[in-house]
Amino acid sequence: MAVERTLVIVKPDAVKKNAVGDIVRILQENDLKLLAIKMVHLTKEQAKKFYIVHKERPFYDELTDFMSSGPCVPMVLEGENAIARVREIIGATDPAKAAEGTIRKKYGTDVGRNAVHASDSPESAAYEIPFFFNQLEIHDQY
Ligand code: YYY
Ligand code: MG
Repeated sequence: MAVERTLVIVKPDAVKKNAVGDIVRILQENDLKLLAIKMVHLTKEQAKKFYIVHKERPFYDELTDFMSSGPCVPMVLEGENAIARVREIIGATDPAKAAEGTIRKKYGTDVGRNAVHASDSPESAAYEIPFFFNQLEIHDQY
């Protein structure tokens, strides 16, 4: 196991549900250290760039419309095995299939509006973290 950093985004649906605080609390209570957080309203072009890996998928246009439909809250979390652990804490992509106690079970509506994003690998974290945060915005000394 290694200490890893991962990017989580509270998506526009969960921001509208006032779920930001609860989602941060759940992650912090699971021994994930919050290193950076902000609120940002992505343009359609920025959303397309963030989700570029999905550009050939049938849901790409709908996904990027949704992600640019309102403000979202990206954050960086650090901890042992953080990437896989956060994926477990958020639950399956489709909230209907997400396990009891997961964030998507609690706040997700459907496979599109599923409340949160989380990096799925060290490679995706390495793309996604600097997409939102520069070095000065990431705080590990506390
Ligand atoms: O990593 P994760 O968010 O769990 O799923 P991905 O397969 O990477 O898809 C990214 C994003 O796309 C997903 O969170 C919702 C949306 N999406 C969709 O709208 N319809 C699908 N059938 C699959 C994914
Ligand atoms: Mg993914």
